[in-house]
Amino acid sequence: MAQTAPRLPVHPVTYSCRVPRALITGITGQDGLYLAELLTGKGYAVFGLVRGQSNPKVQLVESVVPGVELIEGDLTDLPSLISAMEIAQPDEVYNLGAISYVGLSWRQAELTGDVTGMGVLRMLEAIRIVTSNDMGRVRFYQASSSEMFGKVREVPQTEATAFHPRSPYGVAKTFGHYMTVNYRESYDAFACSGILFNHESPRRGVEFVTRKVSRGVARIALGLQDTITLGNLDARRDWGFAGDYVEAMWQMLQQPEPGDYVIATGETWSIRDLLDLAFSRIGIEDWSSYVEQDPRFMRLAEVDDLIGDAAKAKQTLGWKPTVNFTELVQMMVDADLESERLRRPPGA
Ligand code: NAP
Ligand code: G4F
Repeated sequence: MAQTAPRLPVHPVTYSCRVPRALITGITGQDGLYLAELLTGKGYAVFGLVRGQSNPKVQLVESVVPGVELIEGDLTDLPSLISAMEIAQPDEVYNLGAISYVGLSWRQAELTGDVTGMGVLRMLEAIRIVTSNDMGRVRFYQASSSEMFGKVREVPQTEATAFHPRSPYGVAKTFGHYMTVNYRESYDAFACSGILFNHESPRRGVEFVTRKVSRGVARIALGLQDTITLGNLDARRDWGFAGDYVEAMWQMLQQPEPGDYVIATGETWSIRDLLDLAFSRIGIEDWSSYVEQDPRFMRLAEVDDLIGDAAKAKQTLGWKPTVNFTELVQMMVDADLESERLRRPPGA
């Protein structure tokens, strides 16, 4: 049932003597780590959902953000989400957990639908059940994606652009996005959907193209690898820095009203541009003999070109990116040079 009571101001007076509390799903991932650092730095008590009986990334989270409390749970398991809500008693929930690798989503389409799509509905249901339908008490962030635009209907893409997802991942994210909108409209949930374009960092998984390139280039420079094998070199993406993008997630939940926001740099670059910048960092201008192509890394249906218009975020949140693409690629290559050097066997 929709509620009509006026919304409380941000961090209301009744909460002023209490530390704000946040629950993050996907805390072991790239964005989860940056967001946990951001929120602990702001004085939040941070709780993170961790799946599996012996998740190897627990140590990583504990070393990067030592004060975080980890709770066992899985987005495919509603009782564990209810339990996590009861333990954390959060003011804010950030739903970042997902099968997030688009390439895998064709090979494990059902799992992707279950985690990336249905997982959103389960998290919303856990909030509804624990708050006894008073969903406005908990602010919810859904990690939506520019993959929902897919075969783009207009350039650049805004909050009003129609969706045409091209992968099981994109379809699952579109379901999660509309569920978030629907719970806002049905239950007066303070539910926001951040439509984030690609964002990268030295913490990016090695399966994604930017990190695959930065790590490959570093290993080539150190004589540990001869070539990098890639798929489509002509695809174009709007790439930003993950540290900037988690700031936008937090800002969305501090607004007087919930809403949906595109977060993007407004620039588009190809995989070839990425290769130019990454190889030039190690002094190689012609990378053609270091790069191979393999159909295994081609998409069954490609998203050819993404470019976002973040004007609403700029105007409403005051958000803008602080790291440009050249700086981002340099940051990633430099970080991989450092970590691969440490991993290099003695004498190599
Ligand atoms: P990521 O590094 O791949 O992290 C994904 C997280 O989801 C991991 O913590 C993973 O846990 C967790 N997870 C997977 N299956 C789960 C399950 N069944 N239950 C609970 N958690 C589960 O992704 P990211 O780059 O940080 O992205 C964060 C979110 O933003 C994702 O939802 C992604 O789809 C979305 N997004 C990302 C981008 C981007 O460019 N990075 C852009 C738009 C949207 P394990 O460590 O245990 O596997
Ligand atoms: O790095 P990617 O795998 O990222 P993709 O598919 O754009 O998805 C990422 O960004 C989305 C936001 O738009 C997120 F929602 C999603 O969770 C994820 O974080 O691929 C980027 C492009 C694609 O066009 C792909 O075909 O790079 C192309 N590519 C070329 N060779 C490759 C490769 N991608 C990967 N992963 N590996 C390659 O060898």
